Amino acid sequence: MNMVSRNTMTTDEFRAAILRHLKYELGKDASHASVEDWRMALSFAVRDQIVDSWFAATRKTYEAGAKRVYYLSMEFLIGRLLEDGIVNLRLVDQARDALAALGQDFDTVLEDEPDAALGNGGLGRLAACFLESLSTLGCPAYGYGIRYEHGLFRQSFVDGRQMEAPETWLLKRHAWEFERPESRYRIGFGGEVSTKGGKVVWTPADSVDAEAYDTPVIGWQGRWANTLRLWSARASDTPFDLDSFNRGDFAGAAEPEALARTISRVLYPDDTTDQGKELRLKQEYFLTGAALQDIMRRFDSEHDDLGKLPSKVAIQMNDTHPAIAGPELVRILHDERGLPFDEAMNMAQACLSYTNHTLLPEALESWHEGLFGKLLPRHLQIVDRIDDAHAKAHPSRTVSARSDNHVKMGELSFIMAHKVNGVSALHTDLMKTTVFSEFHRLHPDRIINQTNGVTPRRWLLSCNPRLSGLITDTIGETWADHLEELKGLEPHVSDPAWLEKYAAAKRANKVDLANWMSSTADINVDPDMMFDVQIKRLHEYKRQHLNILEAIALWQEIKANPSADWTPRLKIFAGKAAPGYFFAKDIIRLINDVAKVLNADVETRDMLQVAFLPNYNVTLAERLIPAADLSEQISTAGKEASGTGNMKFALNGALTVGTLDGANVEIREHVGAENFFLFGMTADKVEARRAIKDHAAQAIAADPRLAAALKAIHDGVFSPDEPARYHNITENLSGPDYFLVSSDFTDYYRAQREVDTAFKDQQHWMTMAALNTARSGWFSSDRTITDYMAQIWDAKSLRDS
Ligand code: 26Q
Repeated sequence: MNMVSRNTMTTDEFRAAILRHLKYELGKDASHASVEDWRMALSFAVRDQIVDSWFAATRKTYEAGAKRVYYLSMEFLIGRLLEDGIVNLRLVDQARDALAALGQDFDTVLEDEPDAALGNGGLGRLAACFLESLSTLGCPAYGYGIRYEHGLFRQSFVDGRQMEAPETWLLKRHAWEFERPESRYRIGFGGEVSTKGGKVVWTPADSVDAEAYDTPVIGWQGRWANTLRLWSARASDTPFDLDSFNRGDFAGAAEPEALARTISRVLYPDDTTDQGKELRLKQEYFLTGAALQDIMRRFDSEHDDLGKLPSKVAIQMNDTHPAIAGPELVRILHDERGLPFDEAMNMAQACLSYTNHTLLPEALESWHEGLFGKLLPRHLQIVDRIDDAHAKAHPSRTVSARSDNHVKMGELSFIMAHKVNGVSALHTDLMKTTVFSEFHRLHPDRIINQTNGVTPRRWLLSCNPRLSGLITDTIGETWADHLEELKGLEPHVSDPAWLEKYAAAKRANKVDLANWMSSTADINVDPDMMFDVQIKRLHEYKRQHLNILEAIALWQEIKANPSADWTPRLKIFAGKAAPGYFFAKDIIRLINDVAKVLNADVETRDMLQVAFLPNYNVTLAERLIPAADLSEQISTAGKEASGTGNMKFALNGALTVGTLDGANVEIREHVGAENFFLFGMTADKVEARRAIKDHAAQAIAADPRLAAALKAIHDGVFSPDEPARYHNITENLSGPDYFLVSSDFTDYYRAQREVDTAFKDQQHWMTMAALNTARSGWFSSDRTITDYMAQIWDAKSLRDS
């Protein structure tokens, strides 16, 4: 570890703190402590330091009467927190040495922590990176989410097929949350709307309570800490419905508990086939209703002029999942606080903003009015009034938050937000020209771009200590929260001695990964092979099947010409498919079947191997990204809103093979076109291509390699016991091929052979890799959050006050 430790705590003090917690919190003697005991004791010692910053930040915020940012998200994919806390407090050396003095191995202790997998993928991880940057920047903020008992399912493979098992992070102890029984709110569902004395009153039929659990989120150097507040469902006060009970309706009497038990039970996997589920809408209102009551309570405790609300409260909706915040805030301001409807609507809009993360039509949320009105009768009336008000203000409009007997959450969010943002430049442009084109015409200043970013503390400093050490040795240590300073590496890239150190860090990371794979997954590879990595959710638009088709075609080429000068390559995949997304699950199985055949082929396996690592999560990403040579970002242009893995790879010196999609476009602009392997159709060409009725057949006819690869799959080369197993895939790719896998194959194959050639010249490859690191500073989430603060939230940093 080359990072200079600036925390004033000494190793001895730290060791004493660990022992104190071991004894008094855990009731254990050092000689009888398990790894989990040590992890908990270490966590408590770290937590003490975090809590001090946390209190100081809360005090400063109250004293300043500052505006707070509220980030509402159904997902926070935070992963492990112990190392993050240690790194941000700059206690790495003390923690390692203190544990060593106690006869414990630091890395083993860190490994014991479960991942908090309270998210599906990009959207949830973005929320976690944003929280860390908000704390680093000292912006007063709360994250509001749900404390799911079960996060995203655990994935394993049986005969190559994905199996799902419940995830149980809460069964293992962890030190990070504080239960807040005093912060508890009632959330109503269903019932009647009536008018009493000119006032509209909603009388819910059922209710559940939301109880808060707070996790402190520490920023870089511990200068500030915000709160992640997660809501857990509890049965409303009267644990038993006495009326029903007295009537002899025992089952009915227990219903409140049944609702409470289910509502925060499990995170929904991102699954478009599963949309419109009642429980999901209940979860969305549960989060939003609890958050807004909490926000209003805090506001009331500090201010008595409701007119100040927009200058004290900024509420960000992470996609449409918390979109009910619009009507809910209007309901509070109008029904409960007595503001005229228009004023309530304007005030709510001044507080609210909305981030869009997808243009895929099948992923846009909408709820049937029957279901919506049954659960939230008053909100349905308010949505109608909001929509009417918007129609009156814009008589020419044809868009609406209400159509086909549905409530359209994207449209509702747009109307209720003062700013709507996309997550990359291309995505934001496409929002303006496609799904939100008419809204954009009506409100030309509302849509803005905020290109995503990632926190460099987790995604470089902590996950890649070798590279971080070299960077600090080269340009000093201030880059961790001024990531643009990585530019200072550029002059060193042409110094062979420096470049050798850069290459040595990458090589050592690859050795670590190779050792880990051989001990945990029985995959044995030579660390000098190119590590080619595609890790993300399985989806047809992300085109993992394009990647595996290329592997098959390459394998066939190698077999035809085994003595040619091939570039040895290991293709690594990881990612989960939604349980109901059968095509994606078939792709997983195909990749596993292909891996089996290729890895067993003694003729080719020194040149090409394939590995699909199970149960992709944040921790696995932290292991893979520092060891990657090549980053696969190969979505159909126009479909990937941004991507954030792409940024993590570039920062850690993997070169990208990618399409002009999402933030790839901006990555390529930053790192330089000569340091990026571009291929494929651009977004503006995609529709014309799709309009050609036999586009896939044409592509296959024009490329014998593609034809041969598809034929091998079709003939059962990878599924000899069941030759027809993948006909669904081959038929799709030869026929409709909506995501243009076949049409992009030839250019992808070409780009990959360029990658092969480039990799042979290691000196030049490492130059390109180092330039990727040096030029990726702009992709820090600190930059993203600074822009949100200025352009959306009008929020100020209090860190240096
Ligand atoms: C919706 C309704 C019911 C159940 C689940 C969902 C659901 C859950 C999660 C819908 C979507 C998601 C997640 C979307 C997501 O992760 N989008 C990604 O967001 C990233 C951050 O902006 C982008 O970088 C990715 O491009 C985008 O795919």
